[in-house]
Amino acid sequence: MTNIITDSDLFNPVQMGALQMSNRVFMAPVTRSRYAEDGVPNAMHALYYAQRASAGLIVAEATNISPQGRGYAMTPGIWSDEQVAGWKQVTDAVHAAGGKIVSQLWHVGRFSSVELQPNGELPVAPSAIKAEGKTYTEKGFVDVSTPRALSTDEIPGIIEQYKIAARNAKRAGFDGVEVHSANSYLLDQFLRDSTNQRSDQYGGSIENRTRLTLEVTKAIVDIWGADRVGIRLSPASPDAGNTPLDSNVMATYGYLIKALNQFNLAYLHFVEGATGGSRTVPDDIDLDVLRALFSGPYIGNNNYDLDLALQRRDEGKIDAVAFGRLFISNPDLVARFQHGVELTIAPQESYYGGGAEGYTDWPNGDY
Ligand code: 8OZ
Repeated sequence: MTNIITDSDLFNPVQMGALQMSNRVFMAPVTRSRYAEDGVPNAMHALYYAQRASAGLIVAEATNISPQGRGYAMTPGIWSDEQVAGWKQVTDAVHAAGGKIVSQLWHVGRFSSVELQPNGELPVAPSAIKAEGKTYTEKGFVDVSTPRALSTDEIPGIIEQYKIAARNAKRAGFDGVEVHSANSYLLDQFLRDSTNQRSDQYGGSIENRTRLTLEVTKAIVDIWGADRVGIRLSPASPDAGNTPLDSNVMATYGYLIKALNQFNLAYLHFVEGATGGSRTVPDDIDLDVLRALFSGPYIGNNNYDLDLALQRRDEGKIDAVAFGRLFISNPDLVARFQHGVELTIAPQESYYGGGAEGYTDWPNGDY
């Protein structure tokens, strides 16, 4: 055993709401696209997550709440009994290994294709504005489809999809859930005036554009209790579909974060910068200022290394840090950090698709 290189409290227990974690180094949600068309987790996925159970908290990869919410082939779901049973294998394995795991509830909104939608229907979105880019389907990469705008009458049905998924996450034995309101997917599409041009009570003013995220959060809180619900936001990330940022990020996300304080959520989780990319944000955006508006615990994410995590923890800017890519190839990331062991960098080819190779075959060391 090598010496422990730091006395930072990053490696000490932390509580967020009702969630008690053994350390502050978390695993971020990472899409790995290794599921069959039914989106059912199996023993391979259970092993993958159990191997990473020394993370203080695992936020499981974004998980489709409904067939309509699906925008990528080979991603998991949480609407069917088979999927719930599959996730139960995963949560049991993580718990047996001493870890904690929450489910990230995901609806892609416009970032989908008719190829992926039930009965070849159009994807749904706040407004009928097409994203840029291609998504991966069972037939390969295709352009995303121009979505259709949801009618006001359909919004309760969207909230119902989140409720079904939230109840299923409970049946599946998760420790909590994270609302995916980031990365330009459905909820974020409602937040941004670039993708939301509605004239009903879900569009126009900031109060209206933040309404769906708040209503979904409230519905999930009613099922889980706020102390097991977190939320992820990415105020400064173009991400899916190269979506323009909101025209007033500080005002829109500031209003949302202050409104979220009414719930006493377990945590707020930010993608700091462009998802998976630069941490630099436009001059008129200050993510630390937004973070400071939140009254509860905060998880920082995006392109961190250990030094940045230690520094931002020392400065009191984060309560925990979530690593994504580093957890792909370092299932024992916490121990590697703590003992100064060199990290393995995963080749990009291993990120998405395939089976056990590049997925469950990274060594868990004994230091
Ligand atoms: C990478 C590839 C596909 C989806 C996200 C769920 O960014 C994702 C995602 C990431 O939130």
